[in-house]
Amino acid sequence: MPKSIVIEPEKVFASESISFFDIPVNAYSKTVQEELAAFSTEDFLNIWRDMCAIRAFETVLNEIKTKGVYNGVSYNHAGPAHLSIGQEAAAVGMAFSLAPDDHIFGSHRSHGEILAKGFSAIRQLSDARLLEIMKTYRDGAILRPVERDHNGTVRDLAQRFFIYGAYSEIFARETGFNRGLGGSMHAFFAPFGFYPNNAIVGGSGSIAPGAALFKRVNRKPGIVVANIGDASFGCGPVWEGITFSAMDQYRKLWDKSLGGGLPLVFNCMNNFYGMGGQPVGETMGMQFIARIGAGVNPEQMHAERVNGYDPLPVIDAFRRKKQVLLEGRGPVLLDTVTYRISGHSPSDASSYRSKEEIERWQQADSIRAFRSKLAEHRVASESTLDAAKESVEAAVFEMFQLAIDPTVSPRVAADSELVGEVMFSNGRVESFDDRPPEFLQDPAENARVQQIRGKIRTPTFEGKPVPKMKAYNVRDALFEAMLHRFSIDPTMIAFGEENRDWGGAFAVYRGLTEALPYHRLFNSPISEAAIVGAAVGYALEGGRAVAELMYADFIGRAGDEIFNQLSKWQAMSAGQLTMPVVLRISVGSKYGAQHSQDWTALAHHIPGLKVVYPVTPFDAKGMMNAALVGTDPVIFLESQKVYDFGEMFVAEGVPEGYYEIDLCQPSVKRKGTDLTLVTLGPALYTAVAAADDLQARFGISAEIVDLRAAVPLNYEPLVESVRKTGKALLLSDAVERGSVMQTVAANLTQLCFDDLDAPPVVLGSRNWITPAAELEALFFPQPAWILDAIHERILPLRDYKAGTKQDLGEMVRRSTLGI
Ligand SMILES: Cc1ncc(C[n+]2csc(CCOP(=O)(O)OP(=O)(O)O)c2C)c(N)n1
Ligand SMILES: [Mg+2]
Repeated sequence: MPKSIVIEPEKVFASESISFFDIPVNAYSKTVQEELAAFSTEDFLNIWRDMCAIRAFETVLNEIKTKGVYNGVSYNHAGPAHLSIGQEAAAVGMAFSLAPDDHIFGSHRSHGEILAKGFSAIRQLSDARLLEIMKTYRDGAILRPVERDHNGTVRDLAQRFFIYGAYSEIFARETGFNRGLGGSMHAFFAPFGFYPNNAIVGGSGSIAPGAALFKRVNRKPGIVVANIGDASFGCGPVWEGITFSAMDQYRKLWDKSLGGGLPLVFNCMNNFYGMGGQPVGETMGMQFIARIGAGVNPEQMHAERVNGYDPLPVIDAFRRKKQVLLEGRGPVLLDTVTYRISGHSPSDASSYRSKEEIERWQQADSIRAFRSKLAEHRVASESTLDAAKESVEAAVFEMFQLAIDPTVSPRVAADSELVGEVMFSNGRVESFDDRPPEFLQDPAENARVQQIRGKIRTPTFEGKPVPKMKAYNVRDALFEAMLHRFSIDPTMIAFGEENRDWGGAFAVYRGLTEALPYHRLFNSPISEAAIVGAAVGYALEGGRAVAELMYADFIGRAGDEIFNQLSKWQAMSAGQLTMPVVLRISVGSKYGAQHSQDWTALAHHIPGLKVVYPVTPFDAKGMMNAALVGTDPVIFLESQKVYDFGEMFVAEGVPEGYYEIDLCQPSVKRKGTDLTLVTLGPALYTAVAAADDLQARFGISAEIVDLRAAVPLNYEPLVESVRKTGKALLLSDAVERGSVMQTVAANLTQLCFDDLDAPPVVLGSRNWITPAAELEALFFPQPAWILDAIHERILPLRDYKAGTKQDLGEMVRRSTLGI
């Protein structure tokens, strides 16, 4: 399908200049009198109460961290506490204007935002809904301790529930929002509209766009706010998240009915410091965070700096910006100025700033200033304000005591397997929504579908091998699995670089472009962090995403999103959240050092990721089907060496209908009796060549077992094979040092020790850069290396002379040199 945007030389070479408009800085100028018309007394009191609650909550934490005691109650809190004393007005102002359907994501310093959002949602939800949430959330585990002696209103109960859940989470109690598996920096409670806070600075910057994307694609109400610090604007993934959110296509190419630009606010909680470094004046050069908007799009992200030391300008800004977002003109950038009176953490001596500076901000303290304003304009009397403050402080203190009481708020048992149990959700969801999936055409009429119909799905046809052009190949297999799930699950989307018109970098999606509307299959910017981060955010909100990285070598670009985000949120939520993301990663060859490395080992090392690497059409379809019905993140590796390979192992061919392959099951590709060749990835075909040679020249019958998966992995078929043959050689294209095969070999050594004639031998690529295509035979394991290694280290082959060095001395020599 040709692009619809025509690039015209006359236009692009026309002389003009790029103009910018002014970015408002502290433009708020409403008088209290004016605001008195906009807010009720109750509103003002709520704002006041929420700020006081956050201050009280954080003060308790500060005291116990620095002195080990608060108000006569001793407690030792071992974990972190990044406090936001000073930032209350910014948090409350942000949350006040948000509805429960509006979702916020935060940072390591987000206790205040959590509380503010929770209080705001509690005020807006009905009693019935609050009770339902409290009773059903983890079957009432958080509610039970707080309802015992409670005889106030449902709202009061919900407030206590909420403060208690937050403290319990911070103190790693079973009664925390996430059973204590999230903790201070990762706490969240989705029913009140706040989603994971992130201990990775700027982490929410690439994830929140995915949440906003979910709202657009699935026509859900509400907006999304990414609350991130000023120093996080130096993080690549934040810039990528901004780029991803500001793509023209939302407004120019997507169906208008979806609502336009992403409904997302990047809200900078600008306290002027990283830990001690200063973005303005030292570590960055933009002077105003709001300036960043000017470079992003013609709307300049509707950027604005607001005074976040007063809740009213923040509320005003959020109300206006929410309107912009609801009109489809997002994203928005807010530079909300605040100040962290507390240290970065309680152990911080604040040596990087002067005492005088802190004192000046203390004098201007937002809570005190707001109180004066309310009193001065007779919104509430001093005694009313005091009473509100004291009652909320009492509730905070009471909930603190409850949360540290081990009889009421226990930790998970010392021998608990809880963490293991929540690493994967192992769910099965056919569809995340009931509505019909959107298509542009009847899939049966799709040209690719019809083309595939004419292909041969078996290894041979009329007794002869199938020519490549006619063979149903790995690409076709992946296409079929994708189309199947696309036609069942309306939430399913696929995106990545060149995913649409190009059909994916390696044409797996060719044909889908005609079948699917833009919002279900789209090109992303060249922003690997944002691609994976957005998939994470999309899944956290309850949709299924398939993201693609063009080459495994680009995993590094999305390192945090794969290794800290995609992998960890299911467990950090103690199983409250699922992560139905398939991350397709193509493994290159012939493209040299930065495009041809198999990095399976990196994903395999990280707990929380399923990692599979099918290399036959039968496996590719069955495993993609299984990945696409599951609820876990799957790193789905694909080899560029085999995209056009037909099926060579399953005589009956690849079924036209739907089937799944259990993701943990190795597959015996060829039966044998004398030796087991274990493979992962395209090395399967190298092993086949070596096995043929072993049989023909030495009468050795090799059994070939293709792992297909690295995590999870069932060892039983492997053990069965190795027990039978007593010999094992493990082979993959990954560099040998630290490869998946090293782990498998170590485990097989233990599992089959008594049956082994020799220790299992691992062969991989050399511990080098991948050289040019013409030199690849030096690098990737070759069939001859297998014979050489068998001869040297497992079983001497009759009259055989090894052509390469595979002996143990060579192993030691290479290791000493680090190559
Ligand atoms: C990727 C990453 N780098 C560094 C850190 C260590 N660190 C934690 S907080 C922080 C400063 C963050 O400053 P900012 O984003 O302005 O948030 P603030 O702490 O001011 O709320 C740093 C460097 C981290 N957690 N993550
Ligand atoms: Mg900061």
